[in-house]
Amino acid sequence: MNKTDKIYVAGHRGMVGSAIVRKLRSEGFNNIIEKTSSELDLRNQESVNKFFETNKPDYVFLAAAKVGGIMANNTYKAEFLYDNLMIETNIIQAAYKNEVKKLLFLGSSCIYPKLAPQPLKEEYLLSGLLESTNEPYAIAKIAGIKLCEYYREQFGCNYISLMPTNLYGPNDNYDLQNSHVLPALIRKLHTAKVSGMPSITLWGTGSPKREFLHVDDLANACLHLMEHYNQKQFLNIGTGEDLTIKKLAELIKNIVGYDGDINWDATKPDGTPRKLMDVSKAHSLGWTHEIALEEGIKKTYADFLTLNLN
Ligand code: GFB
Repeated sequence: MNKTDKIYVAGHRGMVGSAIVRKLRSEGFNNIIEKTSSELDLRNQESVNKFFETNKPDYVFLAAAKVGGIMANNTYKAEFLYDNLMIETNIIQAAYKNEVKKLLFLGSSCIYPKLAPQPLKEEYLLSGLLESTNEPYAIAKIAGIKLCEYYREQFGCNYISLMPTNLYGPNDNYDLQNSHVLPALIRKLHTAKVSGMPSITLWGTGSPKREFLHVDDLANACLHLMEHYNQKQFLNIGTGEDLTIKKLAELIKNIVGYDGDINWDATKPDGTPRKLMDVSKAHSLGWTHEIALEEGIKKTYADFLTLNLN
């Protein structure tokens, strides 16, 4: 990429898109196109086509998606499938028609079978049944990977895909029902502390394991691989380390400074038991994460405090 190239970051207001924009600007890329969802509905094919015809971006980071935690995925199943399929299909087709030089598509570690061997290697895609709580999102993201692969095969498009593990960082969603576990726990434990609650109840058994990556580390991966990776094979992006939800809750409890008890509500879903990424391919291409989990959560908690939620 040249510093003057036109770069479209789809989803620039979200946690991932905004991290990519921060990284691009810090590297001196200033010709960035940003459109809010009220200015451009990415689910509308005609609007997306017009936008590409008018703006003619050179590079596209496809970070726009309908996302959420286990409860949102499990509740809004039709929307998670429809919105995500429409967004990625419209953008990928418009990128092809308008001769975008390169596109980077972002998926998720939930694309893998629920009971795949750990750590998850890229080859395990489509080797078994998906976790039911996020099947619609996973199917949409698998379709996105396949679109990139098939547009490369049939039309010679240089489209690459990255599959990040669970992400956290600035501009995350702290909604108590719809957020991912890490921001939900920051908010719940903070509220419990400031309101002096003797105990707090979290969802599930606490025994599933999850891997967490700071979104700034993902943004570094996106830029590095946009510049240096041109293969059909999608890549896992993560830390290669996981912990139980119980351990995560203890860690956040210490950072927040809450001294009450934590109870678990096993009537709420646990989701997939484990989804640890094998990140050796990304490491071999010169990227590795830099922000350790404790440091990242401390930074994120400081950011959360500026939002004045409780
Ligand atoms: O981040 P999360 O919602 O989704 O984490 P997934 C869910 C795990 O945290 C489950 C437990 O084991 C929950 O039982 N948990 C405990 C909580 N308390 C809470 C809470 O207050 N809020 C939430 N959200 N969870 C998502 C997929 O799966 O991972 C998405 O649904 C996406 O599609 C994302 O792929 C990366 O890690 O289970």
